[in-house]
Amino acid sequence: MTNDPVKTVRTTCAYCGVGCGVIATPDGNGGVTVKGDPHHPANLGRLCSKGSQLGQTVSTDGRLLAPRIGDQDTDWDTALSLVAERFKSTIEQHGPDSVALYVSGQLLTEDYYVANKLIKGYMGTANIDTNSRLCMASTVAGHKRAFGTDTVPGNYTDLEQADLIVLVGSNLAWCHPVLYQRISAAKDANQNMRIINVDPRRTATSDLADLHMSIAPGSDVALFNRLLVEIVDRGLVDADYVAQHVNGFDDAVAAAHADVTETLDICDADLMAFLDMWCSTEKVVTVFSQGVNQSTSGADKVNSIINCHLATGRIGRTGMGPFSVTGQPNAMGGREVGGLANMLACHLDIENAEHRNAVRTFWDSPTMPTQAGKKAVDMFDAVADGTIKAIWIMCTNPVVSLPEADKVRQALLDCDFVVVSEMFATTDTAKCADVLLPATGWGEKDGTVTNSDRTVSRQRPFLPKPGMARNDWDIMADVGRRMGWKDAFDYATPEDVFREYAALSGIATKFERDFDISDWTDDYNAMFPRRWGTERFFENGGFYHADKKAKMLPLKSRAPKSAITTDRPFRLNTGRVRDHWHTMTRTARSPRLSQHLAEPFVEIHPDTASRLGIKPAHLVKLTSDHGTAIVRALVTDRVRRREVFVPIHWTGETAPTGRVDALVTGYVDPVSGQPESKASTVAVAPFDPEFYAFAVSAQEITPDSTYWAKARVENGWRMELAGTAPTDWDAYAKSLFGDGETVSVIDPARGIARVAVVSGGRLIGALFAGREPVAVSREHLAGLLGGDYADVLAGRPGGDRPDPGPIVCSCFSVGVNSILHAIEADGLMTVDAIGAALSAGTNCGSCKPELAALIAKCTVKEAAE
Ligand SMILES: Nc1nc2c(c(=O)[nH]1)N[C@H]1C(S)=C(S)[C@@H](COP(=O)(O)OP(=O)(O)OC[C@H]3O[C@@H](n4cnc5c(=O)[nH]c(N)nc54)[C@H](O)[C@@H]3O)O[C@H]1N2
Ligand SMILES: Nc1nc2c(c(=O)[nH]1)N[C@H]1C(S)=C(S)[C@@H](COP(=O)(O)OP(=O)(O)OC[C@H]3O[C@@H](n4cnc5c(=O)[nH]c(N)nc54)[C@H](O)[C@@H]3O)O[C@H]1N2
Ligand code: SF4
Ligand SMILES: [Mo]
Repeated sequence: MTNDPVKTVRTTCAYCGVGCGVIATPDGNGGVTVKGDPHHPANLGRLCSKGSQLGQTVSTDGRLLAPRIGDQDTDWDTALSLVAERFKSTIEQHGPDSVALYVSGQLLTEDYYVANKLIKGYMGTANIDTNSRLCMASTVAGHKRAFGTDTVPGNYTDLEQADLIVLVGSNLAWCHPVLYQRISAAKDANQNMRIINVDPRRTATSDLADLHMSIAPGSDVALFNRLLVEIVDRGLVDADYVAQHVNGFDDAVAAAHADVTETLDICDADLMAFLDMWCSTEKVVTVFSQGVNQSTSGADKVNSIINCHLATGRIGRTGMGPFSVTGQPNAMGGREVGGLANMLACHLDIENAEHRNAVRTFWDSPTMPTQAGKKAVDMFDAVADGTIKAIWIMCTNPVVSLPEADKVRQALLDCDFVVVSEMFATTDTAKCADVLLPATGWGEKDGTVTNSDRTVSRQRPFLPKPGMARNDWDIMADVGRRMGWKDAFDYATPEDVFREYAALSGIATKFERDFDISDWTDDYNAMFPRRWGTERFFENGGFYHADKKAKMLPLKSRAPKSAITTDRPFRLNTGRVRDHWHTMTRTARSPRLSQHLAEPFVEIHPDTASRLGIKPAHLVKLTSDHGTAIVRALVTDRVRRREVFVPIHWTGETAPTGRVDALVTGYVDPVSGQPESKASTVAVAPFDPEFYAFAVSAQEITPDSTYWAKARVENGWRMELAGTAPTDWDAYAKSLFGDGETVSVIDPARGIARVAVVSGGRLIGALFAGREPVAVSREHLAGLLGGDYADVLAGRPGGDRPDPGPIVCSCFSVGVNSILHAIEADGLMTVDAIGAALSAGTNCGSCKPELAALIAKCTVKEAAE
């Protein structure tokens, strides 16, 4: 079937808050080719690995195509009538606070607007929160405390104009790769530019930094308090700026003095280098992300950074300022439109009676809650204890991403009425739904998003809506009408919603709010990326507290809340990998993106590993008070001895024992309500299965072994397994892959089994098992599916074909062995030279930090020899 004639569309990337412009050309058969938009101010033509592979994630394979009640497909009328009726009757019987909406920074602004209007203005409760609570809430709180508004003062060009960039709790190289590339290019052009990375863990970002400060987890406030003292001691305070525009200076400095007795647990030389660079460089931008936000002192960390910028007047000027980089594509839009439980649209506050009345009048709404609603963690506690009886989850996967995730799953299973709007029926959260609603996804959706530097861009549709899928705003507006509010939710297009929102922002300016897009009356469909507000805020003060001044806050550092005990002696850090997005519902569909890191792992220090008897590539069991996880040991000195790091991406769908949030404690920041996702405490022990195995399979399979992790490859799936050994390996292989002829080599004495299953002349699966983790060439075996498999049981390519090793460059599938060979044998000593020889790093560039690290490693090795 061919659809409309091919039409190229300018849109915005589906993933991170950099907000790159994408030029998408559909092929008319459901596929699309993408390239970076050279005219978009965020990326100027660049795309990272995830952006480049968007085309591999848009197929309608596995999509939820019709509404479902229980296990039965149904029509929209039946499904939405049920949703409307159940929300209505729940509110009638138990009051408005017995219902809730849990939404997402991946919704478009138009979706967010309708969600807020529906629940705050019409259902009469502020029980709406978003996954941004897990993401940006501490920054929102920190900004509001300091500036009186949640506004990022600078823009991306500041990252290029700075002479010093301090990246705090940010793995920018992997999480905001295009910004990282912009910084890296600026550094090449400006020999004076320095980069400091503050992160307990060494990452791809640290590899290119001039200084990596491995601070103790949670000690950021102590570090920036120490910096504030240094700023004062060195006479670097901008006295005029502080006198005219800042309150709270003396108290903040006194508190910082009192705090510096705290030991920082970093070497003096590093600390002095940090202080020297910060103090001696005027143009400094401090970029921060989840190492700052996801903490029980998250808001304080944000303010400790802002304090230093306010004291020196280094804010709102070219190349200077605190810079929070947002995670999700519309994290910022969600903040503007009042997506959090304590906010209203256009930077208005729900707890301010005048703001409330203005919005209520504008909406002509029957009711408006006077208090903030429940924040994410509390919201799910209220689901667990039955206070919330009906919840509608949209565009987020809380059974994977919320702390104490097993409890969250149970709470949803026990809840009276759970609605989930999703692209896929198979997510861990979708499996808990009473009603599943098929939503459109990227490429089908239509609306606006705001990126980290306040640039609003259009996401435009270029693919047909699959099956019966509908846009999120449209589904919600329909429910609003069914609940009796026909006029209020009478929108026909996202533009209708946008126009109403823009008009509301004009009303908000009466309260001297900064967010005003009421004059954005140009053609919505043709809208170009456009930054709201001025290029920069606050160079000359003009803050949004009543007296127009900013506030410096007196801060005291606190350790993370989970206590280290003899039972829980390790701190569990968590975060992201380069090529996967969150719970992988989309990136796991791309074979290219699945080859970089194909299973969940724990980074553990070599000394710790050997002390605990954990061998590289063996399995490790992590235990907290809330749950357990089993993941692969990645033994590395990138982490400190008492800390371990586990990525967040794996789920019940891809590696059921790898859900790290099953371990994480739900402690939250007292100011922002953001959970401390990076500092729970755990026990760590070897996990000894009877067998380890690697398998490739043409069909998707779901084994019942204790441990498994699956990843897509070009012609099927690859899988790691471990558990109790079967008695008959041939039979086991057939039970996994399907019936066929088996070819096997089995050595029961050594516990080794290699079995290939062939059906109709095609290799349908192969299994390589042993008592130890099996050393076979995974990339080679994955390539045999559907191809020549004569020597499959050898497990590696013949002598004439070198084994490329684990993939580093996803765009061109270049493996680590090929790169090391180019460095060691061919003497290629620059990233560019490797690119010229192997193409690695020459498309999206996301692997460049890893290429540089491999070169550095070889250089160090050579020097030591
Ligand atoms: N590839 C990829 N990119 C993404 C995403 C993705 O899923 N995959 N998600 C997007 C989203 S929503 C977000 S929010 C961003 C997140 O982007 P980042 O915040 O950069 O990513 P994380 O890996 O969560 O955490 C960053 C670092 O914080 C460090 N850290 C932990 N504890 C502390 C501490 O106490 N102090 C300091 N200073 N550092 C600490 C961790 O070691 C980690 O390296 O990424 C966005 N981009
Ligand atoms: N331990 C730990 N936990 C964390 C973090 C951490 O660093 N450590 N990070 C936290 C952060 S910063 C974040 S942002 C969260 C992310 O966590 P989640 O929001 O739970 O992760 P996603 O996989 O992005 O979930 C989005 C879901 O929406 C679906 N979807 C995609 N597009 C659409 C759409 O247009 N409409 C609808 N209705 N559905 C759609 C996807 O299939 C997917 O299931 O995780 C948080 N959890
Ligand atoms: S940096 Fe990558 S993931 Fe983020 S918006 Fe740009 S292309 Fe998308
Ligand atoms: Mo996030």
